[in-house]
Amino acid sequence: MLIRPGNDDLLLIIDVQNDFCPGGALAVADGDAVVPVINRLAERFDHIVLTQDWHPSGHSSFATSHPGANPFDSVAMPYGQQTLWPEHCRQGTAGAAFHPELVTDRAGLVIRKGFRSEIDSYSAFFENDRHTPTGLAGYLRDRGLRRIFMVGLATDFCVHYSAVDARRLGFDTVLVESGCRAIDLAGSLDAAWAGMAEAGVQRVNDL
Ligand code: VGL
Ligand code: ZN
Repeated sequence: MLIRPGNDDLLLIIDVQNDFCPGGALAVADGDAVVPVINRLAERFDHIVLTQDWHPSGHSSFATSHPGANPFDSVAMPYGQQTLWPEHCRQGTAGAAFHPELVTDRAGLVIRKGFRSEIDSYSAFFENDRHTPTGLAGYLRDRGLRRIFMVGLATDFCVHYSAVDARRLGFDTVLVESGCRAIDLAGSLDAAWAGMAEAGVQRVNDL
């Protein structure tokens, strides 16, 4: 299938940051392989938004903030179950920076998320209470952008949540698989594919 990005299309690049790449604190296998793919795709889009996972020290999604807990445990938070992670993407650190080869110059907006201590945010649209908006939907509507092509890290967490929320908000949503890599924690990737298919997210290998 040939899909040509047009004037009401957005490329949403999720969390292509050092900590999610090999050598990083929460490395996704082969995570840096998305960089050349995304750079090539980005040349074809007039509208580009980046997200940046951006946690304060002591963030409640860090296992170190929960005595006795280990990374990848799940705990009950006031807004629902939350997976605990190794400390990652701390504000201002090298790990939180975008991958040095990611071409970011043409992006019109960087949405930072997960910057409130008491709540995590996987999705580019809502925090993990699935309710508190980041402002991205308003930006897209103001700009008349209606279809979103998504790439980035990780397929089964931040890309997955962003894609399902985009559909919930009424945006046409296309996940470009060659520009994504997954964490795959206890079946999370299979669950993500099922959830995205049910939400009506289109899946293509490349553009
Ligand atoms: C992510 C876990 C924790 C992601 C962010 O970008 O998918 N995953 N923070
Ligand atoms: Zn995070």
